[in-house]
Amino acid sequence: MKPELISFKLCPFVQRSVIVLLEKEAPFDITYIDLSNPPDWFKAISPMGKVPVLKVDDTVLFESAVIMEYLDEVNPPTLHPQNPLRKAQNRAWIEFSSTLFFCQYNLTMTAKDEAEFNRQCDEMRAKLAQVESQLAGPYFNGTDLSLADAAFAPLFMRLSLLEGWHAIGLYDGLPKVKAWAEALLSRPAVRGSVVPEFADLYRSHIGNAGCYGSTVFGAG
Ligand SMILES: N[C@@H](CCC(=O)N[C@@H](CS)C(=O)NCC(=O)O)C(=O)O
Repeated sequence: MKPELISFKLCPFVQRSVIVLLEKEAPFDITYIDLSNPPDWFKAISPMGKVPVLKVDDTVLFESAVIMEYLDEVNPPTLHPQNPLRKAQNRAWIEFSSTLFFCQYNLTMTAKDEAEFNRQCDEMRAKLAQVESQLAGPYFNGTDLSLADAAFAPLFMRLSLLEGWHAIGLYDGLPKVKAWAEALLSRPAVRGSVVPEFADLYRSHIGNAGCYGSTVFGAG
């Protein structure tokens, strides 16, 4: 049986695994739920009530980095670097990438006023500057795409859309991060990791949040 990912259409965490599976041309199913009204079967299988979860026959996995690693391992060759120390470093930066998703969420969905919004932008830039110092380029470890790239790519998809709707200079002074984002977003597996209507859905999601980001990025 094919593995089945369960998520919702705007979840950045599930996208990590979708990118890995598409890069490897491995078969999978994906089921989208309404996270604001999750079905009972989902509540029964998701230990944290969060997406993504992965169903493999009767087994359920949760936590996106774990799911991504599992899918990488069962679809060799691995996208992780071979060197154990470098691999461990990559895992640490994958963990770090998750903090950037929460920062992006706060920036777009919770900041109540301009001051809070600017604080979130500054935090995002500061975190991206830390990443800049780690980047080999064109991808995280150099020429080969890795799980670290798959982990960060969903962030850049969102930041680049935000910058297109209303430039806030998130990549200012970060040439390596900017080039990395562009390299990732040009990959078919990254572009194909979301539903076709993703940009419109994301924009209206932000527009409906009733926060400062809604006025900055919301449509119309
Ligand atoms: N650490 C988790 C985070 C997953 C997460 O926060 N998912 C969000 C959607 S993008 C969610 O399900 N939120 C629902 C909730 O917190 O109740 C992972 O990496 O899988």
